[in-house]
Amino acid sequence: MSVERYNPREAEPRWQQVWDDAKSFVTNTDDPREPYYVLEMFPYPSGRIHMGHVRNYTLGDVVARFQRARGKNVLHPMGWDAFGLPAENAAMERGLNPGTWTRQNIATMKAQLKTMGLSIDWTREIATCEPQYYQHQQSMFIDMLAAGLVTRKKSKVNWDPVDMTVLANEQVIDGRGWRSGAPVEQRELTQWFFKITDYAEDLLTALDGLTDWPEKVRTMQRNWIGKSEGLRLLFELVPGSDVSQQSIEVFTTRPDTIFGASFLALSPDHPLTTELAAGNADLSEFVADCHRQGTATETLEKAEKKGFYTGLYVKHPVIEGATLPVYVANFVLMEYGTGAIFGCPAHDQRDLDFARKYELAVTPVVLPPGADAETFAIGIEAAVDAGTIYNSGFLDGLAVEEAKKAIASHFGARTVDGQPQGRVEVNYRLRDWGLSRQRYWGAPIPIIHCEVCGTLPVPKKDLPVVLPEDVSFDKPGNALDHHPTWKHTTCPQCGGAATRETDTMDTFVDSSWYFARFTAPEAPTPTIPAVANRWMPVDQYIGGIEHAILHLLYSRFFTRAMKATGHIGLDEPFKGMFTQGMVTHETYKSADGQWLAPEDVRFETIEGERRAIEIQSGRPARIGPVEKISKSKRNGTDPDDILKVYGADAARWFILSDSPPERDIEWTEAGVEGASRFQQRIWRLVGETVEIAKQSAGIVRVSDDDEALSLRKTVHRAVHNVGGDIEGLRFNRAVAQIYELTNALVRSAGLVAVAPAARLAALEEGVERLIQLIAPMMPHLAETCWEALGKSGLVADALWPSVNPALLVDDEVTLPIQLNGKRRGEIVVPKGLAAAEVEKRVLSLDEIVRMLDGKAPKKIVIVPDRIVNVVV
Ligand code: ANZ
Ligand code: ZN
Repeated sequence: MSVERYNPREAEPRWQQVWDDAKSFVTNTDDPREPYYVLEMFPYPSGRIHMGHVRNYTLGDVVARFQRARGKNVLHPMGWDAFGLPAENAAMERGLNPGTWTRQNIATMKAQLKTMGLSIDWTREIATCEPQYYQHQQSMFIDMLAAGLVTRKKSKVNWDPVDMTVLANEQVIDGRGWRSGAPVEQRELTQWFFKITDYAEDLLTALDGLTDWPEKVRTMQRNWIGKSEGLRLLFELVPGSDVSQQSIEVFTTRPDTIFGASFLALSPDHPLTTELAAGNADLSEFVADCHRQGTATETLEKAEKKGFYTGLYVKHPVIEGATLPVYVANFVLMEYGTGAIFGCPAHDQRDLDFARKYELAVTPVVLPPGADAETFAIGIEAAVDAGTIYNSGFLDGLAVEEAKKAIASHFGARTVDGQPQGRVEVNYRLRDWGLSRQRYWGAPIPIIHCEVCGTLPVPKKDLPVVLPEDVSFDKPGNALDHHPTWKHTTCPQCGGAATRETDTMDTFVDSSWYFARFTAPEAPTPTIPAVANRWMPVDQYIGGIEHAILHLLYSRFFTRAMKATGHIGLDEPFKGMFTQGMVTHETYKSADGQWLAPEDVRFETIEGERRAIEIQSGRPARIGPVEKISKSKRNGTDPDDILKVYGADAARWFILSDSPPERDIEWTEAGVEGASRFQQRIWRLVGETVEIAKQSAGIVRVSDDDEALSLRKTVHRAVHNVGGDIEGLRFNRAVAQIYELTNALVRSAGLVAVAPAARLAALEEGVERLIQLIAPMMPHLAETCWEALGKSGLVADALWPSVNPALLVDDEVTLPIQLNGKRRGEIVVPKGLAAAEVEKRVLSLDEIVRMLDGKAPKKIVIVPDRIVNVVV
């Protein structure tokens, strides 16, 4: 056997070609083996892959290769989430055509992914920007419209008055357009919505069944759906109020705090506000101001609480003779509850901030456990936790939940305006999913507007509605709208002139069903239900926590909507969900405060301290904190460079080894170098094993001796544990086991050379198993070793080794050996071995013989199965 080093640069492309030629990873639905579907979130083709992709796809690939080895028929596809804003930005900034830009990026990134050696069925590749994909989305949109799952209603958008364009939420930064810097306005447009709220309760309760999801993700979904049980409550305006209504309806989840109410607040968009603003210029200015602030929840939470006093009063519903002032407040949303609230400052932080600002009463009515009713007072922090109701007449002494029930029945029995004053109501924070985007680079919404017949779906026979690619971006706004001919068409009903809908679909629609399309990517219908049902749900889905809410929730809704329209037979798309941590790296700054890339600095150790030096200038640089790899901080290494220098396997191994996959991992050069060295270690072990076998050719093999048996046990235990760890996605632990196994094998290789007749078989078995264990993680190295060991076929096709349960039984103990009370070594013996036999073995150990230096020990004390004490 040659002593050449393992050369990943030669081996990796070679094996990739072999797998390709053998169609190793092409999956057939008809395959009788048990199906297993593993999927990583598909990438956005931004230009080049980054370390986050490397991590994501490595994790998925280990699962895919492992499940294949377990005899499953594995589906492991890949595609591109190819519509979206960056393509339009590239068009505007660099004059590129969005389609061309996107497809070039796909080609680049696909080539990069291929160098990672992923076991992907590339015959199933899909890109959401191609009509072959989005025509089916259009077709399902039409089905869902027919099924009542799509509606059209008015809704607010962010409007940039300078660029004259609609902005996505992420393009509004601190209330201003990201390009123009102009204050953003809210505009009402008629838009399309998926009625996800119809499924709010189902989406919530079904979370309980998703036991293979991280608890954190389920909690995030629960909070997003935001179910609350509350009360709609009518407040009577004091007689003589000069407005068209006699009462104001609020929604509250804390009716138990009603005795502490000190004001009412309306949304700036409440009909009563609109009515009042018509005759009040100041109020109207206040409302306009609120509109400029935007409605993103985050903005609202951070924004200062502002109010405008309307001059109106309502009667306090439980305190005889008391009244409450009515404000318009910037933090009350029209879209939630009734668009009006009562404020109880003592027990709600927003209300408290508001009350302190406008000097309203703060009356505590819930006494925290252990507090004294006489002295308890509210400062700048509201008391939001449970307690006992007080200062509250007939509710005094009740617990919060009891008080809620009591007050609900109290108001239920009274009437205002001829209606019950209080009605129990369940509310969800979840809003319907607005899918219209006033954007060019997206799937056209298949709708035609006719002045005579109204709004009509495009007949299915006319699908796809193809997005034109001959567009220009010389005007602001939607390039699709500006296209000279595209939108002009004829009405499918009356044949008259009509126009196409120029809004396109939110790109979240594209990613809400791609997993189902992968099961039959060439079908003439969106899915082939029987095929989709065979593969789905995805057994293991893997992706970033940033998609824990919207993408997963939309996919769960869409799957239900597909079921309702006959495209699939299940509700939940993802059986197992795993969210990986981020890839981080140290940051560096030059002396003048510029970010430096890792390749711009070198390191020196001066007086034991690690220092960075800017290579170009030779000046000292500052080593900053470890942070998520980002372009802006320049703290990333291009995966391409790593793959070129160290190869895919080393990168994969390092990414799996360092920390649990759900945690952040710090990318270090030293780490990947270590992985590289480990590859060589395995390669040498394989070489040595082959060499010993060659030299022992012709010897008569005899049954295992103790050494061989002990090695076999180590091997079988490792196979058992590594399998369990991969199954449980504890890849770093699997790696640790493999390191240990390798150490044990390297150690025993020396011993085998001495007695090959009894030991060679165990070593060969061990090395072969080791190669199978590393195969899901370092597939190229594994194939090379497999070949060197003279095994037939590909290790990628080999079945996961079986374990002999008899060898898992732990019937050995490790006894520490003390010499005059100091620990000097240890010995592994069978459990319960007679003291005389232990003594004999200890005294024959090399290191003990050396330490005794010819003298006889005075005494040997053996505690069976525990310890050996030698006194000299
Ligand atoms: C009185 C009260 C007293 C409230 C108290 C809270 C604490 P969740 O639980 O998240 O559903 N609210 C109702 N409609 C609103 C709207 N359109 N915009 C902004 N806030 C609104 O929140 C329900 C609570 O949020 C309601 O209960 C209401 O304030 C407020 F000590 O009513 B509460
Ligand atoms: Zn018509």
